[in-house]
Amino acid sequence: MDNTSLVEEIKRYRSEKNAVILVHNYQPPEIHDIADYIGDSLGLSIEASKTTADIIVFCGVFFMAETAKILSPQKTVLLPEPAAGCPMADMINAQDLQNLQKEHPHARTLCYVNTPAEVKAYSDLCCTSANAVTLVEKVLAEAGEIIFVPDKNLAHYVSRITGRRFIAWEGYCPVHADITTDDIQQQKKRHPEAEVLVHPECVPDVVDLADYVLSTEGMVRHAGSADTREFILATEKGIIYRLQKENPEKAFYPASTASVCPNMKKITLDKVLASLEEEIFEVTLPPHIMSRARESIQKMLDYRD
Ligand code: CIZ
Ligand code: SF4
Repeated sequence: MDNTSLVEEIKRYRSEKNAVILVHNYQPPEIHDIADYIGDSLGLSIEASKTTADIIVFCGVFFMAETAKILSPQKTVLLPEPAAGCPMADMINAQDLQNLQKEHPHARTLCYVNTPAEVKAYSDLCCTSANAVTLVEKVLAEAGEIIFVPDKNLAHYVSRITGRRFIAWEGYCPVHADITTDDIQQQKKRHPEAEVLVHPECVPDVVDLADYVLSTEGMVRHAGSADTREFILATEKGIIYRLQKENPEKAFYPASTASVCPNMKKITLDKVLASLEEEIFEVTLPPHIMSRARESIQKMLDYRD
């Protein structure tokens, strides 16, 4: 089937089955184009909790589909490619976290949304890159020690802004961690007027070269409202398709053309169609993990600015 026919079929099943298609910013262009909602983990989680659809087709990676399921337990949540994982999320499990908590029995635990549900279940609070600083300042202001899992680079950035020290797990995103200061400097030479927008999953030396450190939704908002016309983006380059579509008069350059998350690109139109048609691959979780994980996610949602 060609793409046009695939898209028609997807739309037909979507309305027949009362489904909604949620798409992460890092997805491929043809998946952006079939989205009911595009966003980051936080925005998509909120959509998942509000939707009246019976089925959520989640075009992203596993932990994001799990988060949608946790917030909409009565709905069918489908991940079109079950092998679309996140290597950073897989760098920690519940046992690792419990061992760390035993070493620091008085610490509160803050987990990045890029974690398995079982890790969220053993955490006090969940965060995304869009709200980590606010949550540390507002919700964890009184906490003595704070365990921050799993991203050491995000932990480093939040620590620098808030002045708090963390007991940080040594996880990282292989895609963001590969972006180098050389990549930024070379792009800066080619585009001297461009602003440098850096995701906090990048290494500290790259963060140091940023004009703005932003989550993906932060980048979308900033690029839309800034007077600047050129931007260098230090993040997964899938976001550039959305930025270019929403701001056709501006120019967006990836800091590195190698910044591609292979897991995000595992979702294809064929797989979305098969997933909707056959109602595969459904995300399920043990009820006790769901309810405990929901508490740490709900505490995050309660503190939206
Ligand atoms: O929160 C997300 O969706 C991720 C993984 C990145 C971002 O900054 O949006
Ligand atoms: Fe995970 Fe990095 Fe891919 Fe995001 S870009 S899903 S953090 S591996």
